Amino acid sequence: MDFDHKKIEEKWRKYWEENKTFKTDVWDFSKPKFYSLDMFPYPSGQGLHVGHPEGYTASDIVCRMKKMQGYNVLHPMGFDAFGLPAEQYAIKTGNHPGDFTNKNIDTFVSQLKLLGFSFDWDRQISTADPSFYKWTQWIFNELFKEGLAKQVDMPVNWCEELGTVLANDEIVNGVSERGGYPVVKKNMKQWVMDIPKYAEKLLEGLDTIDWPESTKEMQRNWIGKSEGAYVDFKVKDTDYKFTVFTTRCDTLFGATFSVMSPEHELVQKIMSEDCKEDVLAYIEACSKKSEQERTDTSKEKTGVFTGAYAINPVNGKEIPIYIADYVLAGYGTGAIMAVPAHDDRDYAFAKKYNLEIIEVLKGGDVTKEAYTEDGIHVNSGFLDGMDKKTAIETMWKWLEDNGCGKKATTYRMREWVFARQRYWGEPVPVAFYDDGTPVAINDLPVTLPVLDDYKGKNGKAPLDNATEWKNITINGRHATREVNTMPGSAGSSWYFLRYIDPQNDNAFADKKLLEHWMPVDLYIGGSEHAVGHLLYSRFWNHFLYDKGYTTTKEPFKKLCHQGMILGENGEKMSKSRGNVINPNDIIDEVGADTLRLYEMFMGALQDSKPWNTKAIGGSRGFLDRVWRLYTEQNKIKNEENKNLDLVFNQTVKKVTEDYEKLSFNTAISQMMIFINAVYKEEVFPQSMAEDFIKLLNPICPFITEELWQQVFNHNESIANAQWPKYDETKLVSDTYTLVCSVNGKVRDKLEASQNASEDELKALALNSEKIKPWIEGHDVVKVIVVPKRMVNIVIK
Ligand code: ANZ
Repeated sequence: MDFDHKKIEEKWRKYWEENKTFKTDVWDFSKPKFYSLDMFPYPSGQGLHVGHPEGYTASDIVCRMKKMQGYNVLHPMGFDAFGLPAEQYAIKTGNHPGDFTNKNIDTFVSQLKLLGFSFDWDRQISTADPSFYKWTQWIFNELFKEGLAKQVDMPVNWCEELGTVLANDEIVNGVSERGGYPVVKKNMKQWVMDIPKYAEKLLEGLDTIDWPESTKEMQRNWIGKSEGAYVDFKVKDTDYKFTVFTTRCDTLFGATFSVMSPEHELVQKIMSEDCKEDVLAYIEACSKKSEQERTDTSKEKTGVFTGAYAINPVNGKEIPIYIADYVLAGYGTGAIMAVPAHDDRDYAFAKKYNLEIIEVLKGGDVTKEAYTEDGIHVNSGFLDGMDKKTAIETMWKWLEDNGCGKKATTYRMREWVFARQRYWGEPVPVAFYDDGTPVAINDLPVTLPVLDDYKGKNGKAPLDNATEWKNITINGRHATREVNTMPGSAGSSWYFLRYIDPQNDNAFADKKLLEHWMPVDLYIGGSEHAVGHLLYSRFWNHFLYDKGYTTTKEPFKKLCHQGMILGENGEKMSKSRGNVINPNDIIDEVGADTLRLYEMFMGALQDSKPWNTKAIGGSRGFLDRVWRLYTEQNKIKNEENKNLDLVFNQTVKKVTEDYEKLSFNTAISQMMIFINAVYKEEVFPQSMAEDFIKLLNPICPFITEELWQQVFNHNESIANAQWPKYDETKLVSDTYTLVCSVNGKVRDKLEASQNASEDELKALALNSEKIKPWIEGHDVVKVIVVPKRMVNIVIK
């Protein structure tokens, strides 16, 4: 008889819920702690897809094992509930986006419960819940007080027709993706987080955490630390001065022109009357280009002369100042010294506009192309004869001694734009007095008002419609609330702290609890968050640490990215491709245990792998085989069976170690080997039978609970049982393979006891049925015994 997964799963779901089997007492500090975190889902209208259970099953396995190993486990789940789809739904239907969101959350919860995850549901959070976003706003205010959340004038992508600011990925070929309207760069006041202030801390922290190297490298590149120098240039015949950032101050003698970004504030001041028209036309044209287009290295360089000259500080030479779009406003100082002989972009520009090229490093042929490698300096005054490293260090000193520059470090990372003209997000808890001065609102939460219309009018944010809500009095003065809301990544930047103490109304979490539970021991989630969420949340946590609110700098000790589950055709699963698998269908047909087992058996957790509906039968087949072994075979007895000692102890060791390493497919293979071995035996010792059920439990919690109760009559959930131990002494086999040869030719292989004496081994070989014919009628001259390996019989 196969097992009835529907009956069993429903029974145990109810049991766990009623008995609160997985409720965590966070104040119990008597046991070691284990905090496991899953990237929480956005509750979309589509419900769970088969990708969700992959990572969630992986962390569930580790949590269930850790609980049985005596850890106090924190394993929470919640919802990243603000977002655009709910807002669009609200605009379309006129209903509140919260209704849509809450309905979806209910669906997600019931689906997650079907899968049997050991979440402590009493800790469920939603980032859109005022009791949660009260604290998101509180953290914002802390950042605001420190000047890390601030308003700056920033060039944004402005679409006049849509009346809104667009993100880079909402623009295609210079026009809005929606509608195809023109988009221009425009300076606007924006709320930003000054994450570059934390660049160095975020870089240093990477060396202290157990994360995939590729993810750390992506964060390092994103932060983009660059060491070089600032060099000051005077503008000829004026009092103006500007600074460039260069990684190659050693090439200063080869700087034959300078380039400013079109947005550089000095451009309009220094351009000559003759050049004015061209310069302004060029600036106008650039404002229509995206950054991607501007930095595309394959494209021909463009630029115009400003009519002004700069003085090269090292030799007093006059060099022309150009503007060109390949110099970006937001990087370094927005101006460069151009060294065409040794920089590819400058070389292309110099060739096009016929500018002087002076070789200052030996090694290449600068009549043909830029030479960008190291070499001996020439045409460089006091640097002549030096290599790059020495020349850079010498120049740093020269710049400082002469008051025209200094050693400097810049970061590629930009400020994090922290406001959206949307409704369905956390209101930014700030208001403006009538003179425009911002003031933090300390009466939190600032809740979202219900609106008649969730669409913004005339290019304004939707909250701008809430006239009554907007106008408030602070300190006896009239003020107007900020109508922009926070971006999607606000709540997810700190949700892991709230799980620790989700109902606390006096603090985002109790400090003693934070001290005990942080950092997260294991974080599992998709690699698409490598530089977004995973950088922002590190930043907030570092900030809260600096303010003394948390006690660990790094929030996530160990990180793992699960691979993607692809459709059966090997393509990404999507509605439009029609290859989406609904986990509910699978659970209905073969059960949640089988789905969990199958997903863990598909391949390495980190790899992408295609779904294969046929292969699920194999996983179900294994569970049927286990079920029959325990319920029909009558092998389980209160007796010993030495034949199983080795494979049993190997299995306990391997499964335990593999779960710890998140190598679930190999753990499953070992369990299959074990079950095959048991089928060949008459006796399955009861203690082994119980222990195997415990090993399987983290992956297949339902069937194992049922067998635990039905076959072994336990009253208590298997989740509270003790994790099996293996016997080190039984990990070696008590027999080995003895190779037997006659005159050096292998004639037989025999099982020999580890304790056999030399005489016993000799006798074993000489009596072998396969050896006998070879020695019959010959004189045995000598028998050589190499214990634990071989016996060689020498005959004449
Ligand atoms: C002179 C020079 C000579 C440079 C040479 C390079 C090679 P990384 O390493 O990425 O930090 N640069 C500086 N600011 C820029 C801006 N706003 N837009 C475009 N390019 C800019 O790059 C630093 C180098 O990129 C700087 O060093 C500067 O060119 C350029 F043989 O200065 B270099």
